[in-house]
Amino acid sequence: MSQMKILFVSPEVSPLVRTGGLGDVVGSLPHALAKERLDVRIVCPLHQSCRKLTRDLYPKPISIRLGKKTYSFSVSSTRLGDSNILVYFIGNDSLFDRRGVYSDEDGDFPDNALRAFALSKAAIELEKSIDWQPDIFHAHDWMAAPTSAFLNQKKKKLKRKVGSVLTIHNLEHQGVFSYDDFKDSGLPLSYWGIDGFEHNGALNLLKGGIQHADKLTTVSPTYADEIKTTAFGQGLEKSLIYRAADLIGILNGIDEKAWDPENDDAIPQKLNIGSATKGKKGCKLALQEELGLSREKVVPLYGVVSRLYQQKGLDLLLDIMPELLKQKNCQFAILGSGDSKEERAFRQLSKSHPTQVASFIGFDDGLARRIFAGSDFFLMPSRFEPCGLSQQYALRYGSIPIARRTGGLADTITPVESKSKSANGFLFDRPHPQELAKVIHKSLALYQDQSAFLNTRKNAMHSSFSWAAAALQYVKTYEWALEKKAQ
Ligand code: NHF
Repeated sequence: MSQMKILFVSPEVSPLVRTGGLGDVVGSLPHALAKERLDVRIVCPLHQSCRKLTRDLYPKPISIRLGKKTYSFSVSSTRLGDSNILVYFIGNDSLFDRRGVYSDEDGDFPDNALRAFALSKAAIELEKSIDWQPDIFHAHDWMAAPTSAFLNQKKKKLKRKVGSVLTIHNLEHQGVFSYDDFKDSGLPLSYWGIDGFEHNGALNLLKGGIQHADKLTTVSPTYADEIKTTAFGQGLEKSLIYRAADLIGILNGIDEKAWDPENDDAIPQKLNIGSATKGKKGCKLALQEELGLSREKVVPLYGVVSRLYQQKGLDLLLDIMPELLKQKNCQFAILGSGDSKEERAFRQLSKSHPTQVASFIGFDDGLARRIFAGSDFFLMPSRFEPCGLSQQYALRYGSIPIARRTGGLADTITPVESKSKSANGFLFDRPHPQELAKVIHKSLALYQDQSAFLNTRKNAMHSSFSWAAAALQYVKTYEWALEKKAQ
């Protein structure tokens, strides 16, 4: 087959527009796919923040009908970073010229269903404007999920074989709206219902995508298993069981150039496995100084870089921190924002224990990197974690992760308890404060045994999660999606 052409459909693509891990993946996986000789391009809405980034405007706008209205989209493009990968922006002021991607200070945009249909349908029509025809439409998350339905609707008119893939980055976000919103799609009524977009009487965009895509992927093998159960399926487990034969878990990689402790200007000392002990000491002392923690080389320092939501399980940590701080000489560097109750509680702990706890509410990329580099352990007690990127950054920067055995955390961390020669972290099972306390105590014991601790740290820094392995699996998935079309 000639070079396979893949169009990513996504509401975000880092570094152009990003609200979280989805943007990171869409911004880095194409580089690895390009190395596999795929022609990958990306289409994304022209959000307000992207307006100054577009370069080339295409002469032919896209015109699509949604419900009773016709919408016109400008098409412009830029390159992804310093690569040749093209990112197309579809512009429509009334739908996308907004301050946020999904919401602003007044909350979620009320027309998000319409905006999702617009992105998905415009992605299918894009080829008319750019003179390039994808073999595979690869949609990411709920906002792009309807792409496969629009493709199936158009199937008969297409004179070539085209496949579709949907990647679920986080099943918690499904895009749930009402039947009236479904009417905006202009899709026939046969696309509503149990084998379509309807779920519990409501419009569920992700479910529509799950029913319609040729192949489904999610971002780690363990999460692919978990989401077929009631405990993790967020109500969609039955649809996922129904599509189980087409569902594959592919572990996310990280951008190893952007997260390279040997060449990271944000950290005070470069880190590599050979000189890790000296480098980590320097980074730790500098972090203690920056955060106003007492400057001690031999006190274990725990880092947290996270959003503060229920999913992330930091309430479990808050429950046990006062006792832990009383019993043990240990330090915490926390960076995050989200739930105001958790924000307040962390602030309060830094006030009551200023030399032991430093909390920064907000986000600061440089500080995040210094926490990965300066901490001994990295806490990630997530209730569920589709893949998780932070534990991978922490491993690379020599901070030993302590996490719940779930999703990608279970797939990237080999627990010390397993006695494996490549053990690189700690895992606990039940999302219960006392289970977290137990595993933190185990890490404190490891810290006392410096040779075992340094060995585990070395293993952590050796762990490799590059995109190259994931890219090969995506290539296979695209081939399967096309084979399915041939049947
Ligand atoms: O890594 C990118 C990210 C995941 O676990 C993460 C999540 C959202 O929750 O795939 O998506």
